[in-house]
Amino acid sequence: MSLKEQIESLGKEAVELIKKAENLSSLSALRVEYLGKKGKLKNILKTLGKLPPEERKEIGQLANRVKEEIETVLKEKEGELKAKALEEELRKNRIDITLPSGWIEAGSSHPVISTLIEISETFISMGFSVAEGPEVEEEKYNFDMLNIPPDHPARDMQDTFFVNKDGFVLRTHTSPVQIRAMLTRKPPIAVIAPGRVYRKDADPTHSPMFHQIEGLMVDENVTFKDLKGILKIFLESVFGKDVKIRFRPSYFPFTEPSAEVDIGCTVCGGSGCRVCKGTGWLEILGCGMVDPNVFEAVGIDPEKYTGFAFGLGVERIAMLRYRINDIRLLFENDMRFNHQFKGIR
Ligand code: 2NM
Repeated sequence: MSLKEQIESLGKEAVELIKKAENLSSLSALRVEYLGKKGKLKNILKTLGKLPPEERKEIGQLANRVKEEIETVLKEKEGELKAKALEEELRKNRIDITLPSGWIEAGSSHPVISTLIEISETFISMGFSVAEGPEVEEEKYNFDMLNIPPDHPARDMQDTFFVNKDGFVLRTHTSPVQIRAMLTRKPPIAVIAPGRVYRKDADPTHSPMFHQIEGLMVDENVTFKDLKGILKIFLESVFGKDVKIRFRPSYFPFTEPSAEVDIGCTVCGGSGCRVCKGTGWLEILGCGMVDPNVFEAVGIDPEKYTGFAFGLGVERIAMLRYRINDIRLLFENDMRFNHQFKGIR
């Protein structure tokens, strides 16, 4: 066979085998076998040098054509096999997207938290901003600067959780947050302080940890009328437009005068029942005008400024709102209880 014939038959042979290749690895073996550095085409062309120059040129061009043809067929086949391989892969890993998924149970907002958020929002809508502070608090912020002297019953071991660091307690109310606000801001001040507080108490209506929201407004000419107006808007928004409200004189070390606010019993409507202990009224919050001693302690001039403050227990309001008769239900995390609040904001 002449060199020319050898090259042509090599080309035919290669194209035939490539067309029959069944997978990508045998295709790549064929590429090496025919076109590789030590492949069949290179092998035949070794004798090229012995030919006279005119023939060398002609054979060289033929070899190039055959090489290009083999490459074209290889490329075609490669595309075909790759598409086939992908097809197979897709068939093997087929996912039935119509299968129903597993059941993921929806969570629910805790009734204390939804109540805390709703109350906070009524004050935010009136221009109050939210302030926060530490739960392990300095005694001077939790007591001294609030006009609660060291011998005051509120500081009693029976109420307060002490921590093993001198001068620190678990805050018994969020008032220290208001103290910190007055120390760091200048009037006009309008803040609420929602958060956890701790007292050594445990029975159907008291938990050792509970939530409070306290509010504070300080400016020139803030009066008891402002306090009444703000609290009226708040109570009507939470308990409804027809809620009955009464203020009773009371005492707190940090306010003077002080008052407690009752609403008409939401259970019996005022005729007397177990929840209101026959009085027709429910105690909802405490409030008053900030005592001048508190202003002195935080460096606000009591001759120039006045202010009101109030505080309420969130659990108590949540219990009235959802008719829960034992505070411990709120903290047991029994899902049969918690999930009853699903869908309630
Ligand atoms: C209450 C009742 C009355 C109160 C006072 C202050 C502060 F820091 F301004 F003095 N914060 N919160 C306050 C007043 C709290 O809770 C029943």
